[in-house]
Amino acid sequence: MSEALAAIRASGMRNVIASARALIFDVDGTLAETEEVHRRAFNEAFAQAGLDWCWDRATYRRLLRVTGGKERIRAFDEQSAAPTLTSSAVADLHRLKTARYVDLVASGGCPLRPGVAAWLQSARRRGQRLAIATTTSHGNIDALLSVALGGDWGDLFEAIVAGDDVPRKKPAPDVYLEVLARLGLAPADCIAIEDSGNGLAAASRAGIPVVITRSAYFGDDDWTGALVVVDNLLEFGP
Ligand code: XBP
Ligand code: MG
Repeated sequence: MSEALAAIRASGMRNVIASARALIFDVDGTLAETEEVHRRAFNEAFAQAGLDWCWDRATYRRLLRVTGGKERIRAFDEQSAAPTLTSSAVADLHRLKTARYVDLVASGGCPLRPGVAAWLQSARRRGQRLAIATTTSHGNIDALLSVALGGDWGDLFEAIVAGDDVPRKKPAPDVYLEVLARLGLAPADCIAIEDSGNGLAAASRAGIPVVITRSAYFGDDDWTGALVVVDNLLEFGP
């Protein structure tokens, strides 16, 4: 595609995104590249619990197909020769992991991805409504955005729906359907910004057009059905 055509395309897509009634952001991999911090937190929790588990990047990439930290721990245990963890042990382990993740993020370990802050600010200027639809927990969202956006980050988002707020995690549409209900908007009036195949499926099943910003762990997912796929939001201009 020629540079001129690419510029026209990016400008057209920018207008499409800017004219939506609401932008609904995923968190992990979309607002910030958090999964390496999650992976480190999982491994430090395993060590703290005396487990000889250590997820390398290739293992974590495979496990990321399972959304939800508790579900991911359970899936890994069940794949082992002799599953050992009870549900309460999984929950205890995930609490350890979440505590580590919050500490790691609080130390400033996870900045917003390129273009995210600018798009949040321009959305506010336009009077565009903002929401979050994520699989992670409210505590993790608060830890990440308190550092990245300041203590009053919550004022930016009208609806914040996290993984345990709904019966089914992504790729089920539940978090997105709950956001739409809280905003009182139709799916076609909104745009979802996501980074994974599970996120694309979840938003698409809710009928919401999806912009994909490719992230480190999901660069090669199947993006069929996405409105557009970019490396980051800067491609639509500042
Ligand atoms: C990505 C996830 C989460 C994180 C880990 O969420 O699937 O499970 O990997 O966080 P998003 P938890 O929908 O924001 O991309 O351990 O809190 O689940
Ligand atoms: Mg994500």
